[in-house]
Amino acid sequence: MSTLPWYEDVSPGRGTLPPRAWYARSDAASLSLNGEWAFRLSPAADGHDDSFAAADFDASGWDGITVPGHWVLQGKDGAYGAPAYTNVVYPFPVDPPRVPSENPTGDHLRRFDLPGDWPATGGAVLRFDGVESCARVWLNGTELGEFKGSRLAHEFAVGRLLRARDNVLAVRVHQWSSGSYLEDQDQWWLPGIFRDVTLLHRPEGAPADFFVHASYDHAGGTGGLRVDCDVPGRVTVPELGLDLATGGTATVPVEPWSAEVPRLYEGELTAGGERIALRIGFRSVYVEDGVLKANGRRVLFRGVNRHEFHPERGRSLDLATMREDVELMKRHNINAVRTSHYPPHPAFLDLCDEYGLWVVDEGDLETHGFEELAWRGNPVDDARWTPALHDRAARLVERDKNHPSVVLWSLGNECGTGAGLTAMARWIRERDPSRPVHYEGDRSCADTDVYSRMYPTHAEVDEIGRRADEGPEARRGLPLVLCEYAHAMGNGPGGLSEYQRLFETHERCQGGFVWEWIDHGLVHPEYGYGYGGDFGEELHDGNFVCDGLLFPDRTPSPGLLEYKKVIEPVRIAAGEEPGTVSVTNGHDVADLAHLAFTWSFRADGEDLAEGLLEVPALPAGRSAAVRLPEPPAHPAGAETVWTVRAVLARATAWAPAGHEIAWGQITAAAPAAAPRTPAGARPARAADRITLGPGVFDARTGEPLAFGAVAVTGLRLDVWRAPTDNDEGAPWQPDVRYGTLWRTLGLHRMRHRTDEVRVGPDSLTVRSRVAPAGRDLGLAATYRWTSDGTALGLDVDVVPEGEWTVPLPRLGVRLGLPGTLDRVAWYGGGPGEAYPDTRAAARLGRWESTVAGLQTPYVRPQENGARIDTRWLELSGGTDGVRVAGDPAFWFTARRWTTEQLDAAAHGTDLVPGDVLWLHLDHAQHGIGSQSCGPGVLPVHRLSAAPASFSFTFTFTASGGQSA
Ligand code: IPT
Repeated sequence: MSTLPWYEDVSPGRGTLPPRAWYARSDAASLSLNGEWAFRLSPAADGHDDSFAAADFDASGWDGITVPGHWVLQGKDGAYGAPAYTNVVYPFPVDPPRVPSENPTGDHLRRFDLPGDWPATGGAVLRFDGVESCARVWLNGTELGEFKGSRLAHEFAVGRLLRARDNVLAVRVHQWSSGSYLEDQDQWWLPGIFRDVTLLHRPEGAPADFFVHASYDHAGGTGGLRVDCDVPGRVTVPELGLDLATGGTATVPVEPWSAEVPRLYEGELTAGGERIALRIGFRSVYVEDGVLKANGRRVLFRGVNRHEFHPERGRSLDLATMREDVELMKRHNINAVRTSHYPPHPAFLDLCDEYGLWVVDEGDLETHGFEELAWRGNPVDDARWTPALHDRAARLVERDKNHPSVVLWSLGNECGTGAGLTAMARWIRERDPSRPVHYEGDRSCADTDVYSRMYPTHAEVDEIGRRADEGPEARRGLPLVLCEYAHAMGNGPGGLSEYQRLFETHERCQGGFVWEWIDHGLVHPEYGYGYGGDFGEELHDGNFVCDGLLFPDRTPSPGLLEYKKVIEPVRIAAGEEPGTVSVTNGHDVADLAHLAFTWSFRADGEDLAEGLLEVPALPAGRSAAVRLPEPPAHPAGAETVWTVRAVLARATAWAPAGHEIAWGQITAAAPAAAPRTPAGARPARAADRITLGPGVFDARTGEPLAFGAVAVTGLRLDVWRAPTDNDEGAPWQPDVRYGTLWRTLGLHRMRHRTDEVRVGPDSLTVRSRVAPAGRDLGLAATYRWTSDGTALGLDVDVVPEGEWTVPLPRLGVRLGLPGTLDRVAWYGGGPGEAYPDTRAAARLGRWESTVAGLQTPYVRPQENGARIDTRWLELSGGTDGVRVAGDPAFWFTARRWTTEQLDAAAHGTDLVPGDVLWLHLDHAQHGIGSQSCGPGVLPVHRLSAAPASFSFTFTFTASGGQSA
């Protein structure tokens, strides 16, 4: 048998220490080896021999590189290769465990002195927190060993090799190794030493490891504490008056840890000459009666899947960025994270303990690319790989076992099924019986304690929730967790409210984790943010890597704002009795004492009064009806609305006092009358023009050319929108993919035939037929214009003709106005975009923006920016102003490019504002859904072609002032 080089054999490594708990604080000395290292890149694994590892090697001619970091993101003008994105497919021939000869290899060198106060006795370990995809390590010319497992910690004992001055650490990293077959996660391939490198002093006899067992008994309100350690020592928790020997058990009254109330107790472990700081959270998590419970109560995951990502630094995250992620999650009502699909930087888990997030900690394991090969050769079902799998399970559990935030161990993602997974689960259950095991890829649930699914339809979630699903016995009694649902790619995800309703209806449905937290758009010299294919990859999956609730720069997307509203832990709705509001505490454990409630009263969007609302500190799960004040005096016939908000009463670690947690709006009175249609003025025809009040029309086509001083162009019925990623749909979706279907039908190239331009005594009527070439279906559209001499009224009637079996993207009119109209004010839903199934976060009010500010910068441009329920809209700028009122309320979108330009754009940089402002006034929009990966638009949110009538009233100013 030929022997493979170490990086190709299936072993996890050689020479490393057994895995152990990671901790941030102890009194033992440590030295960060982060910083500038010398670096040399070779195109192949054997491009250079090992001589660089010799203690006297002269690397003065090498370049510098920053550790931690990925070399492909650090070379000038691509000098160090480029990032590459594939979702499922391996970017190299599948011939496990062999890898290509073209195997970019980075040699890293770092010289260091020990600090002057480094203890003279004891040992030391060298720790690598993450290296992709493998490393071979030498210190002072002596080889320490090698390891695989990119997102796992590895340590070497180095005490005997250290010297006071001029130590030389040499690390050889190959981009590809046998480990790459186990790391086929949906993300960029980014080689390098991307997490910290640290030298840790180990006092003589220091503990090899310790395990904090801190449980909570909700019946008695007591915590149980036992700290196991391989060397005898003592554990103190001053706040609890505890001082006990390692291995001993104490039971004391405590406050439990939860994501909502993350109570931590500071403690200390003293053993073998080392004092290690402990942060102890008492909590118990288990499945009971088919329900996943923490501290005796059902948990509801309002979660996200989090990849580690930074638009410039890839997966190399600093503490500030991790903290930003956690704070953003907390501020958006998120209470859970799945660390998809590998253990995160360990400091992230410290933050989860501290701020309060339930964590599904996932192993660094995915073999998804074997699915394309009908799972032939899948490593998780091949005994030769079992030691590597076992190593990954152990490195996950041992490193992270002392975090109260970690409540489920996840074996990995998308690996199919196999005995290797069973071996991992068995080992984990034995090592840590205190946490249930998660894995989605095996529907038999033989190795898991929860039934996990990704992207099921609402109907299926409902069925599982009713326990009406068929299936293997092993999973019948298990709680349902959606490890992934609602694909946040581009505009969307739609349908979140409907999922949440199911989670709140069925005890068995314990919420889930939206896919995913952040768009992985990498800063690109030309495109702003680049995605798959933008870095010259021969195989890639395009913008499927941009599917997060945050934009790459961590600006919340409309999807995150929607999610925040959908998962708000307090529900505020109209009470049964008029004049009351119903408040429901949807927290898992917290009462409402940490919140203050406010009310405001608005008439036609105008704030008339506001105040504080007394709401009892309801316990979790309880509702109360609260009486609202007497409505303040307001104009007769106005639309009046109460807005009740729940805000933080006091500042927390993650948000200031006053930060909004939840809100609800209650209509007090609907508007008394519909807006009046302008009437009375007579149209006049002169040569090739027709005038009607302030309107000037082309006599031949009936198209408006000017509204008073405001030039108008291209007003016509419009059904097209630049398909969203969810419209386009994923190739594996069995459902219809509308983007393709709409284009096949020709909805993006509708033709407009003028059938009649009729001047009546008090109106101008234009009949037209709107239809695509080559098809016998279309829409008859009638535009009827009226005026009172000042305002213009437009009534639009639409009647579908022919067999319409597909929904329309949108239905409305679009028109071009001067691009100088750049300020926008409206009364309607806002402040952000909304679509039929992404409208929970839109609240009724008066809003203002600029045209630029209305745009949502999806990394791949697509339909965006619609504002819902608009009663009226004003556009102003320069000397002109236009006001549009709608009956019924309408959607509007305004942009300085056409839908066709938006549709053609691949990156934000393709969108250049033109001279015309394209205003869309829509009667309806098709829903968004989640079909870029999951299910499509729910039937109620489909826009079926059907007869429709809608009206607008236009008024104008030519002075730049407010219109009447
Ligand atoms: C699922 C993956 O688990 C996840 O990593 C990501 O790729 C997501 O899809 C889509 O962005 S797998 C999918 C084929 C259902």
